[in-house]
Amino acid sequence: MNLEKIMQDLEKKNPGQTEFLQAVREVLESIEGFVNENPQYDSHKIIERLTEPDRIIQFRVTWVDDKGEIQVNTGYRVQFNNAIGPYKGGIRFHPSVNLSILKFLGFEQIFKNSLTTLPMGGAKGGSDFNPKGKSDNEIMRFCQAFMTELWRNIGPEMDVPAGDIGVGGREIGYMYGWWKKLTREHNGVLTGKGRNWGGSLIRPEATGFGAVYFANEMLKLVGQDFKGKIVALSGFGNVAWGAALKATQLGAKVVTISGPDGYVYDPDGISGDKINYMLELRASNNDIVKPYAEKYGVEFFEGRRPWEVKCDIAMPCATQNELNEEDARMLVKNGVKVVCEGANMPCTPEAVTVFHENKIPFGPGKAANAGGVATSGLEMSQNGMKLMWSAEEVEERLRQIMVNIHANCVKYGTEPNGYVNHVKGANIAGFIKVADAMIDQGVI
Ligand code: NDP
Ligand code: 2IT
Repeated sequence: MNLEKIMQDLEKKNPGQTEFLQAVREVLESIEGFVNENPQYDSHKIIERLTEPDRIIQFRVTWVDDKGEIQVNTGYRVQFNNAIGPYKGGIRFHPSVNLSILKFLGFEQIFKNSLTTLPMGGAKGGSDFNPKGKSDNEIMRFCQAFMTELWRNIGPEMDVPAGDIGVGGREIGYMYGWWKKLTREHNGVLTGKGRNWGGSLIRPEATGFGAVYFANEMLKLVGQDFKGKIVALSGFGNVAWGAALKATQLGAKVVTISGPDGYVYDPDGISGDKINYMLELRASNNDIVKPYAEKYGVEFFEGRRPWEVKCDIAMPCATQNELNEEDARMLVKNGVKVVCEGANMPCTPEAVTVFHENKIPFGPGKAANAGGVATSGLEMSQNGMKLMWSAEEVEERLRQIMVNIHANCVKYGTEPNGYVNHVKGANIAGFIKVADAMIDQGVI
């Protein structure tokens, strides 16, 4: 495989799609050696086929705001690869959404879903709609307008969307309601549903819980666990909330959360009611964490990121490229023991290099945050069987899946000197299953 030639062709074909090209390069660099040792992948042009989405659906979303004014947004669904199962992946509502971001997320999702061991292909969707400051009615009208276009392209055996940034239980409810209205079918086509109408217990917690379970496995590699550890988190949304909850349950102290406005430092630990307050903050649609500092009388660092705080475990849980080389150096200098991505691609390639050079165990999002989509897969199973598992059963399956993903990273990512390169391990393990399925299914 000629990596530079493939990247040059992709750059020509996808000009300016920096996030997508960044995600592809990271995967290709780490699987290059493996692909070269297994020539069937080259002869079947697997890399060329895997980096081109099966299809992209783009549509206009027109809706009326509370003032009676007509608003126009763009909606997308990137159906990237369904070699191992129906397309599966979240929907993101954020003003930054564009094709590059959704293609990077859809591409990552292929490998992530493969790692879960469940039969799910990779997809992602979303819109440049900005939920900030919108009323509940506006959110509902937007979700309905979005689903009016999307519904033809999804289905429980075809493509099963879920939440992501800006899309949580409320938005899934409005979209599912409109799907039902249009199709008259109640078949679980979205995951992350409410617990009384087909949702799985533990799905809201799953991404954060899974990331902590994964980090726990990483800590074992260096003879440690969560007990008594200091954890720095970024973000304050769904993933950060779940991570704060589980890290605290395991005996760690979470000292930071952050928003686009800055970060709060709570040296006593974000636990109990303070974790519940994160939900309130998120639901306020204001996208700021400063009120936490005011409510609990702790320090707020405006416009700064939490990576300057001394911690044992760093878990970026907000968004892509939020932890750069300088942040990574600061974390290493302050003695960080493991870094585990709750968000998708929050660490820049330069930051990842710093962790690898310093032999800090680094868990990439596609492995560490796979608990969210894995539990979505468990929701699909429950919907298919028309029954519901207990919270304990779902959580135990989730924990086992995370332990297995970690074991796969160790299997394929252990270097001759004993250091586990989780990026390499995750990419190779995720790739094999999808690539082999593509070969089995012929030229399509
Ligand atoms: P939420 O919308 O619940 O929360 C994301 C939070 O991060 C928002 O508060 C957002 O604010 C904030 N944020 C955005 N940019 C920054 C920044 N530069 N600094 C600090 N905070 C920022 O989304 P999720 O928690 O669901 O998603 C977080 C990450 O986890 C994303 O990368 C997502 O793709 C990933 N993920 C989510 C899964 C899920 O099940 N929900 C599963 C796997 C991964 P604002 O909106 O103002 O930018
Ligand atoms: O990035 C992700 O894995 C998600 N946003 C969850 C996708 C899902 O289908 O549950």
